[in-house]
Amino acid sequence: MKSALLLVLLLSFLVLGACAKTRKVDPELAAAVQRYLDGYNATYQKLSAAASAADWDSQTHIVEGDETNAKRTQAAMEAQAVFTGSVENIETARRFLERKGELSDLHRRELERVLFQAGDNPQTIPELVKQRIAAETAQTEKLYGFTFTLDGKELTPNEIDKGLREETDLAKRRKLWEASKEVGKELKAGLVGLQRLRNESVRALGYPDFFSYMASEYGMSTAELAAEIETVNRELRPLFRELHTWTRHELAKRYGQPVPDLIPADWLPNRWGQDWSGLVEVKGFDLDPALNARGSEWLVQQAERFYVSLGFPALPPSFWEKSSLYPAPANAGFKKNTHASAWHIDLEHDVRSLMSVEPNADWYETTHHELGHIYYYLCYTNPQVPPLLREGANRAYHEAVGSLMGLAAMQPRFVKGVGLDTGTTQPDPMQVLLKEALNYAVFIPWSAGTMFGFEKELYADELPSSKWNQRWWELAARYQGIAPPTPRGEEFCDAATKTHINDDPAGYYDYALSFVLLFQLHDHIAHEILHEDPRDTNYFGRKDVGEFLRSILTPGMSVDWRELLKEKTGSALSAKPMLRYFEPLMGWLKEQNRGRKPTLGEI
Ligand code: X8Z
Ligand code: ZN
Repeated sequence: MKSALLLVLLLSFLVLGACAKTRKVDPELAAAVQRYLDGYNATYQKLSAAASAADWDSQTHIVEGDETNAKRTQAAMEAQAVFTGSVENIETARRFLERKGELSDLHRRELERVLFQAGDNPQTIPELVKQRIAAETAQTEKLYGFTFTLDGKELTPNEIDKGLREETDLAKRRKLWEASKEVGKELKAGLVGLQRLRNESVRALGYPDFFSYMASEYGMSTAELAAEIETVNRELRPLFRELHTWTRHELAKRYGQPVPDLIPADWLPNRWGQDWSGLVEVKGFDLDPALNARGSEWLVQQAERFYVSLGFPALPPSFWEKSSLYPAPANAGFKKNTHASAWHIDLEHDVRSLMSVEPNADWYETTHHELGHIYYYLCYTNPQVPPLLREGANRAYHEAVGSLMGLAAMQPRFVKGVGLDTGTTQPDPMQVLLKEALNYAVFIPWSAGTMFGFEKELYADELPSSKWNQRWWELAARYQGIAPPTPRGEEFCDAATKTHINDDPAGYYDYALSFVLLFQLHDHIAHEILHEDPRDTNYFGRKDVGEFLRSILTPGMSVDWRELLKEKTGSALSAKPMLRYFEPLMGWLKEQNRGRKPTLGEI
């Protein structure tokens, strides 16, 4: 008797629980919403395809003094803004959302997306939105049209990067680093305008500032996001402190200098100190000569082969025809955006990548990163995902996929497996781990510290431009433990030398979160699917890994990102798998650093 009663109670609890989750969808309302969304999706797709195609031309073909592309791009972007930000769309979406409880999950997500799209284009202030679009186009042209020079000779960003990786003469390094910062001066005035225009655009729809608008895409307030980011920073701090101490001593020895408290930025193998992996050459694991022997085309084809080996389709022929994958020749008569990106032009199968691939390890990793975006696009381009939701589960997911594949493609067993000849010496696993930590762990204080702090203050606190450079280097000192080689006054704008500050604003923490996420995914794949040590895997050819990844990519933004993570890995967002990965290195670093004084404080 008692157990029958319990059973009834249990059953009614289950039924009630289920009812609370499945909404009572009103069919009449659903039909009206569907009609509206069908129209919206069709127009949205058409206008965003036109804007992306024009923007593609602008960024792959920059000719000084030629306004044709810029004008066309601006017009297409304005047309898109007039539609997505229209009062009619804002009011319709809001009206339907008032009955949120009676809508299907998919409809609710689409309507919320309509409002997010309107967020930085509200046509209640059309003139301001127009000005913002024009200012953004101009800033991008200045950034990528800029000619870097060294001793009066033109220098490409690829040459700067190679110089900072390989040059051993400190005087020459200083000149290279300073040359790389010149572009910031040119961009400062434009960024002053954009700081105001971006904030004012989103305020019309009630967002406090542009930073909080971007955070809202994760369903978080600025304060919630800052708390999440601080947790990541704090968790990584002990590892980063050991890496910082090790690097200070290593570089001082290398350059015959006293050990500095803060590392001079021009000693590091990257313009912003975001990746220090170039400091370590692992015997038996030098990828550069092996890649150089294969040539640039091989790098992109190899990345595709890796995805195909997991069961992803071959890239559509149009990808190869329309992408811009290699540097523009010096005599081309035009410049192109030199930063890597991936494009979903028509939200269907016109997918392209813009890169300047050269046969080295950095670009090898980047080709995998960009194809991750491309395969994400292809996976969520399906009838279950309407064009409005053809996005990552959140922005960090989009960045994580290709970076995960990049990590996998850089592990020694994988490298050997695909036939890259790195010699007969067996690489020392601790050195491999050190090199990886100098990439992945070092990236966190940069992305979740310096970049996060600066962009947050730039928009949320309206940091005055008279303090930008001072603040930039304060943050770099506190989070990254680095310092400029000589004082940098406010005539410089070192933050603006980072492309994202100009053309992908207030979202750089995507990459920090993507690294956290990628270690969670990698940990799951290694333990649950491959049954291999996460530090020594080979995904190549593993259809089961591909199936797992596709199940994450296919729904795009039609699902809740937190639920998806929980469902796929069993946990919430956590830096623990990343820390676990590098755990063996902590002991080694402590040993190396014995008797050395750490100079990096708490954050
Ligand atoms: O910007 C990128 C990608 C864009 S699709 C190449 N990344 C960040 C950077 O270069 O600063 C990848 C990792 C960090
Ligand atoms: Zn990316």
